[in-house]
Amino acid sequence: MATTKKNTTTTPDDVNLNAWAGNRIVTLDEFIIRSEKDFEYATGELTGLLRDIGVAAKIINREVNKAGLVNILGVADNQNASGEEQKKLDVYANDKLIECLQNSGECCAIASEENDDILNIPPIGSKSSHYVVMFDPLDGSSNIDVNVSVGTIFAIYRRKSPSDQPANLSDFLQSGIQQVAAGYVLYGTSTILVYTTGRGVNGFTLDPSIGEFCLSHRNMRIPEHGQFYSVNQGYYSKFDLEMRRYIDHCSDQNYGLRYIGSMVSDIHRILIHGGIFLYPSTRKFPRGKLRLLYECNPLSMIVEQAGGRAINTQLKRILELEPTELHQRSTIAIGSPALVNELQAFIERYSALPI
Ligand code: P6P
Repeated sequence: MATTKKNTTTTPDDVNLNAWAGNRIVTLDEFIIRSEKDFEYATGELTGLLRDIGVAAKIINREVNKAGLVNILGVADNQNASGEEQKKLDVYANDKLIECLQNSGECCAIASEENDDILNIPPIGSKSSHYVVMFDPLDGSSNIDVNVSVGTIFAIYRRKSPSDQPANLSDFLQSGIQQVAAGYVLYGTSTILVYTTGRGVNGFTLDPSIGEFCLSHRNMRIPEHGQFYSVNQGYYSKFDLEMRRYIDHCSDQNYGLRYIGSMVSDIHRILIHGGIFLYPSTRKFPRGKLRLLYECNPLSMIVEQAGGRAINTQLKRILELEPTELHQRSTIAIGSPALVNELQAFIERYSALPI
C-alpha cells in the first residue's frame, strides 16, 4: 500500500487533503474528482484529461517494464522533430498518449516532441473542447536500452482560438504561466505520477496489485537548500565562465554531482532531496537543449508550485518566456530556491553579457 509522506509545510492553496483523505488509500481518480469540486467553474473536462493521461501512463508503464523482453528496444526507422533517433518505445508512448486523448474528446489538439506539427483532434459529437495538451511522451529515451528510468512530461493549456474552429499554433505558443495543469510520470524503481493544477503538487505511486495510482507524496515541497548539483560535467570546458565558476563553487562546497541524463529523474530527485539542475548553453545547443513548451515549462510549474525556482541563464523566469516556435529550446537552472539564488549571484557577477 502506498504510504504517504507526511508533509511538513502546507500552503493555503494546497488541496485540503486532511479534510477528507485521512490516511486511507486515495486513488488518482478520486483525488482528481475531489479536487475538481474545489474549482467553482470546473466542467469536468480537465478532470477527464488528467484521468486520460493516467490511463496512458499505466499502458506505457506496462510496455516500459517489459521493454527488454519484447522487440520494442532499438531504434525506430525515423527521427523526431528535433532530428533525434526515435526509439520504438518513444513511438509507442506517443501513439498511446494520442489514442487516450483522442478517445475522450476532452482536448481539441495536441503537440508532441515526436510530431513536427500540432495534431487537431476531431470533436466527439457536438462537444467542443477547451484544452490543448503538449507532451514529451518518453523523455530520456536514450536511456531505455540500459534500463535507466525514463519519463513522460505533460502540460495542459486552455485554447485561445475560437472553439468552433480547428486549433492553431497560437493555442500552443503560450507562456508557462498560462498552464492550467502540468505533470510528469517517472517510470523508475516504481512508477510515480506527479502533477499540479496550481494548488500545490501531489505524487501518486502506481500500485500494480490494484492497477491504480495511489496518493503517496502529499503537498510536495522542495527543500529550500540541497547538497546536490545536476549538470553534464562533460561539457564543462564549453560552458560560459559564470557557469564554470558556479560549478567550481558547487565542488568547493562538497555538493554531490548527480546526473542521470533523464531530466524527469533528475528533477524528481531534486524535488524530494533538494538541489539544482542545470542545462546551460553549449556549442551544440547555444540556446540550450531542453524544449521550452513540453519539458521546461511543465517541470518549472511543478517546481515553483513546490516552492522552488526555475530560470534561464539570462535570469528570466522560465514560466514568463514568450514562445515563438513549437519545438524551441531553452537553457534552464531549476531547483531549490537557495541554490538558484546562488547561481543567479554568480551569473550577475561573472557574465560577460549584459544581464
Ligand atoms: P545530455 C534526454 O535526452 C534529455 O532530453 C533530458 O532528459 C536530459 O536531461 C538531457 O537530454 C541530457 O542531455 O546532453 O546531457 O545527454
